[in-house]
This record gives sequence, C-alpha cells and structure tokens, in this order.
Amino acid sequence: LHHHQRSAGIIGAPFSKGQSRGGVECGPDRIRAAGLLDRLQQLGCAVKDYGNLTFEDIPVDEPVRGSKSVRAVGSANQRLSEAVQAVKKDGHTAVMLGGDHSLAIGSIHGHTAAVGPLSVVWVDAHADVNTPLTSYTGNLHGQPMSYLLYELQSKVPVLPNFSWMKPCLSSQDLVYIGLRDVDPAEHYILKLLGVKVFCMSQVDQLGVARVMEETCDYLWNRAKKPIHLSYDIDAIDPFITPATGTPVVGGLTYREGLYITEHLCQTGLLSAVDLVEVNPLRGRTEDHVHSTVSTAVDLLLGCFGRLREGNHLPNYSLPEP
Ligand code: EXY
Ligand code: MN
Ligand code: MN
Ligand code: MN
Repeated sequence: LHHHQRSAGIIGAPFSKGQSRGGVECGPDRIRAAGLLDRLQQLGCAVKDYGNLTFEDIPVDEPVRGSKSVRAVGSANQRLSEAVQAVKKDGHTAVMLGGDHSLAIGSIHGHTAAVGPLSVVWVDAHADVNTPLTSYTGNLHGQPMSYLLYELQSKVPVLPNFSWMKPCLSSQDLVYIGLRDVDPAEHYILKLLGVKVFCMSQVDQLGVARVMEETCDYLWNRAKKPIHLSYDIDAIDPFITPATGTPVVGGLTYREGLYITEHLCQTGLLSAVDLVEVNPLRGRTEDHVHSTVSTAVDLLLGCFGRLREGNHLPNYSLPEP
C-alpha cells in the first residue's frame, strides 16, 4: 500500500438546485470545518484545496418537462466538469464535496474527459437514474445517472445548458451499493440494462466484504479502469447520518460504509470521489449534524488510506531515549 504517495485535490461544490431543500450548499464548508484537510495531511496525504466553485445565477429557470432548475444544474455541472479535469491534470485524486447529487453529472463527465473510461461505484439509498420523463419529483438529483449512461441517451430529451455534455459511461461499468428506495421506472431501467446492483438485501445476504469482492470482480472482468466513487451520505443509515435531504431507514452501518472506502482505497485505482447530500440544516440537533459530518470525513479518510488498525508515516522512527 502506498497511500502516503497519494494526493487529494479538493473541490467544494456548494450547489443545491438539484433538489428543493436549502442547506446542502453548506456541505463543503462544514466538511472542511470538521478538519478534513488536516486529517488527510496527518495520514501523509498531500492536499490541495481548490476552494469552492461559484455558480452562474440564472434568474429565470422555468421547469422543463416537469424537471426543475435544469439550466442551473446544466451550467453548474459544466463548471464542475472543467474543475475536475483541471484537478486530474494536476495529478490528484479528485474529491468533490457537494452539494446535491446532480453534481455527479459534471464530476463523472470531467473525470472521464481527463482520464478516459471509468468504473463507477455508486453508493446510495437511491438509484438516481430517473429520466426527466420518469421523475415524479422533477428533482435533478434523482436523475444524474440517466444523463451519464450511453444506453439511456435516446430516452433523455435535449435540455437547456446540457449541450456541453454527452453520455460517457456504459451500464456495464457501473455498480450500485446500498439501494433501498428505487422508483418503479428506475427499477425497470436497472433490469432493462442489466445493471449490477447490491441493494441492502444483498448487503444483508452476502455481507459487505463479499459485496466489495464481487464489485471489483465484476468491474475488472472488463478491464481495470480508474474508479470513480460517488458516495451519497444517505446510503448510510439515518440513525448515523440524519442530516441529509432524503433519509431512508435501513441503511448501511458506519462500519459497512467505511469498509467500502477501505476496500476501494486498497485497489490503488481510486481516482475520484464525490461526497454529496450532507445537509447541515436537516439535522434536528447539533449532534445529528456532527455525526453526519464526521461520518463524511471518516469516509473520505478511508478513501485515502486511513486504517482502523492504525497508521504511521513511512518515515516514522521511535524516539531515542
Ligand atoms: N427517486 C426520487 C426522485 O427521483 O426524486 C428520490 C431521489 C433522491 C435522490 C437522492 C440523492 O440521492
Ligand atoms: Mn503507506
Ligand atoms: Mn444520490
Ligand atoms: Mn440518495
């Protein structure tokens, strides 16, 4: 393991218009305030903070085919895609702090533009694969995967401010973990495309260790490609991470959630990570917010080599008496 040679390039994406609840734009600053940068550096990880993106103000953004804030989401993701490309060209593992999960559009697009075809591991209570025409809510954070998949291109209408992006992911290069709230049309899509899904029932049945072995076996059956981990904090049980916009009971334990990051880190292929949907305003108490944010930090540390057995720097030596 050479996690000490890793470097993290951090992009804050304080964007919330992929859903309707205010507060998720505070995620990046809360996660930084919880000590993410210091704790990564203590692991021996080099860190460059690229700061927070700013987003174009779009005063008139009427719903398109029932979907809300389409122009704002398109524009924000174009900026994010460019930022992720810059971070990858600087040689870092990209860390995108959301913001809502519509940001995966720009993050995965930019990552692919910089490094070529990816394997994507999507950890979430939700599949986020509605098209604008199947969505009940009109929220784009429930839709990002439909814009990214080649196989759904003909089912997604042309949207304003989306002409910069084209689908860039094959459904065979995608694995979902943690699903437990999937809309009927989303379930149909997952079955139609034959997407590999480890829903919570499979986590119960197999255990998280086998889920991760099978995830990597499945993805590597095609080719070992750089891995994009898109981690929605609502994958974790809301008992642990309640400060999120769409909590769903029956989620991953803290330990299962962390194991996913540890396993992907030790593949040596982790090339970008999204940590999204932390909403400090959705915690009823400060303890709820703290538990959510500190879990987010721990998941990111797991991505960069933090081990529960302990860590020490490669140049450590015992003090001489
Ligand atoms: N499936 C529902 C929808 O499309 O609105 C709920 C989506 C919640 C999405 C959260 C971010 O993962
Ligand atoms: Mn090491
Ligand atoms: Mn999501
Ligand atoms: Mn979710």
